[in-house]
Amino acid sequence: MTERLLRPRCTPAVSSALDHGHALVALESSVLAQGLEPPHNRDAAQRMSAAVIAAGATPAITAVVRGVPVLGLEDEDLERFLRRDGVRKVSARDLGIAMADGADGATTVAATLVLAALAGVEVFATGGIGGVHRDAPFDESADLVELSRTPVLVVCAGAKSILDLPATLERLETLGVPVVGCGTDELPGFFSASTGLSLTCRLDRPAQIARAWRAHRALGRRSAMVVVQPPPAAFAIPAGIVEEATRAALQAASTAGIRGAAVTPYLLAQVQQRTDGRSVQANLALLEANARLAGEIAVALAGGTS
Ligand code: PSU
Ligand code: MN
Repeated sequence: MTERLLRPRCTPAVSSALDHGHALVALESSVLAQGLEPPHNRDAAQRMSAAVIAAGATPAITAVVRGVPVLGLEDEDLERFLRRDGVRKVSARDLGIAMADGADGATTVAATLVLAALAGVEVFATGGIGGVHRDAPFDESADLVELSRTPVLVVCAGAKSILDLPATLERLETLGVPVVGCGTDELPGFFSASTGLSLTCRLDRPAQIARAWRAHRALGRRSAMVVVQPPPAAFAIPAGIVEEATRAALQAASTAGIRGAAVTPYLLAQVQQRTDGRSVQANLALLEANARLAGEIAVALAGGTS
């Protein structure tokens, strides 16, 4: 049997960019429907989309809309996702089931990689990737394994401190996923700029990153490339404050017996509550900055100057 791959349904703007080889940036929807509370999720969607457009590229939010995988959300669908009206969290393994169920699904990094690759979108911006959980040897985000087998360039601020960051970095090395620092020599800690974990590579300009990505692809590598940049300095939170909130969040999750896909959204919400508004403002600022950098890289890849 020959394999016929699905092409996600595209909005007219995304279709036109694909047809003309214009710069495109995929955005995930789990950060909107599970990661950030209303009304901040609306700010995130607007600021990320505007930043991609300001860089000269077209944004494409990925999701499953009533069973249909999409690149680009129509306004009324976006509204439903922002209200979190019956929207489930969809990782890569859940995509087929969400389609068969006719469900609304918000895509994680893993699921976004799948949909972006199906359409040939090479650049994706998000806040933080999933990774290896702390003190939970069998809880490792499916983001890591999808990063190992999906050729998409992912711009993020590292992984959140709710995770075991040294272990996450080691797993990315094992899985053959290059991690490139942009404006930094170390892995950022999402809310904080510094983790003390050195990276092996730093490229500060979008054009350099685009060249490294083209070389990676020319070698036939099937893995992703992760580009990390620290949160904007004015919004970064000292690592000690984040660590304190994280420990309390992990304790709360353990007491409440949270398991499986619910773990990450639970921990994110707990940290958000325990750092008041501060972590939300940092989250929004870094999402916007990552979207802008991703847009610049996409423009450089599409042959523009950057
Ligand atoms: N990190 C964040 N915000 C998020 C997520 C991660 O700072 O919203 C989401 C992303 O969609 C990521 C997912 O892909 O959580 C990982 O979930 P899990 O650990 O269940 O794979
Ligand atoms: Mn998990």
